[in-house]
Amino acid sequence: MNKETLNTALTFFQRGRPSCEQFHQSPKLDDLRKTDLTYSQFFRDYLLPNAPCLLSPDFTDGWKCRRQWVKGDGTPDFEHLLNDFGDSIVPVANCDVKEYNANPKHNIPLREYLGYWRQHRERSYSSPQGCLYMKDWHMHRGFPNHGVYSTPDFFQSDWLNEYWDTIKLDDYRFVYMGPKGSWTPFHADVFRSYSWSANICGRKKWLLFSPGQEEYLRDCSGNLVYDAQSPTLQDKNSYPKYSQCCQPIEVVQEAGEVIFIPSGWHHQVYNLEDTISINHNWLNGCNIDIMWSFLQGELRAVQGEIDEWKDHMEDWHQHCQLLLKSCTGINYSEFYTFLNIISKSRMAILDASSEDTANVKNIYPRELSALGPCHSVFDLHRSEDVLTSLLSNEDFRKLDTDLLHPRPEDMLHKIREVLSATPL
Ligand SMILES: O=C(O)CCC(=O)C(=O)O
Ligand SMILES: [Fe+2]
Repeated sequence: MNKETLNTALTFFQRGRPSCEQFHQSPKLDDLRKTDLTYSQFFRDYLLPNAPCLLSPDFTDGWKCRRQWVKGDGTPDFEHLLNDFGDSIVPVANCDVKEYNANPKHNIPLREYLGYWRQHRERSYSSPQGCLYMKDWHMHRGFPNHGVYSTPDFFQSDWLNEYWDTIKLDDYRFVYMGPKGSWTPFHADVFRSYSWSANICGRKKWLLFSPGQEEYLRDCSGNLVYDAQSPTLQDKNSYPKYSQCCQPIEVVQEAGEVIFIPSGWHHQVYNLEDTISINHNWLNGCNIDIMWSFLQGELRAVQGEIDEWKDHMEDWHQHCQLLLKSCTGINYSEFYTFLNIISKSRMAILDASSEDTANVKNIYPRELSALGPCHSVFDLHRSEDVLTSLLSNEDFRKLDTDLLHPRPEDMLHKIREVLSATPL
């Protein structure tokens, strides 16, 4: 990140986020497609305004999986996948069955899934088992040295995977594989993170709804629709607000292309052909405020659910945090730990780069040091903002923050000290 982009970004957040109205007129597909793009352009034109875009296959040309996993005719190379990953246990969803607002999943060896997929093709895309979609396979976690793809620079500022890698618990890097006709129902991503998704082979159709549009896709009880193209939406008694919904942005993503899905955009996805993709969920300084608002909304929902117990339970607030963790995967004190780990890393990068630039490269992975010291300054500013909001949040203050190390006030003080001592 250069100084000019840093200044643009800091001014952007000082002014506050503009509304999403600009997205209600669908942009032309060709306006979304990008061939030449620098990191600063991507940051300014897509990350800051939280706008979708589609990167050309040039950005994935060098990936080994685009040759190894795909046959000359553009279809998946089953033999190769079987050979390299046949024994891996993978999650498989049944697209024909609705369970709550998703599809039920079970785990099987990839070998078995590939056998199913081959047969499904031979039977003209119909099977007694239904349409099965292998999704959310943590291939990178199982094979960290695979080297079959590398995260494009645009998506390198990724606090989410950096945090989970640091605490060695999980990651949000996935492989998806499915036959023509497999699909993913209407949803927004975990923690309202971004996603990026690269087609290794095949094509996907994406329906993208800008933030807020989902309110028109709720039924009378407030539940989101399962299928955003379902005819039941026309029924005014069931979906009274549907007529106010704008047309979604429709994007057809070709083989090799990479789509960027902004934070909090609901979407629905169809595999138009047999398709393999790599999908990461990610978060950074540009959408951490969106994650924080999301967590506050989820906590309010949990509090509403068990409101009647408030005066009868001594540890009601702790209990709400427990429920928040089980609904969303994270609670407020973990969110603090997340901010703390990222801030500490950025302070260490700035510390090392003030002494010796070679030092940064030795301590940190290429990806982080390549983003440059301005990025660390930006990240610290964003962390400072969200930490300030967290510290003034009533529900956070009710928790026993003495158990947190370092104490949040001390962390905030340290960040401010480092920022005021950084000559940028
Ligand atoms: O490719 C799919 O089926 C779904 C992908 C998705 O929802 C995402 O990348 O956020
Ligand atoms: Fe998604």
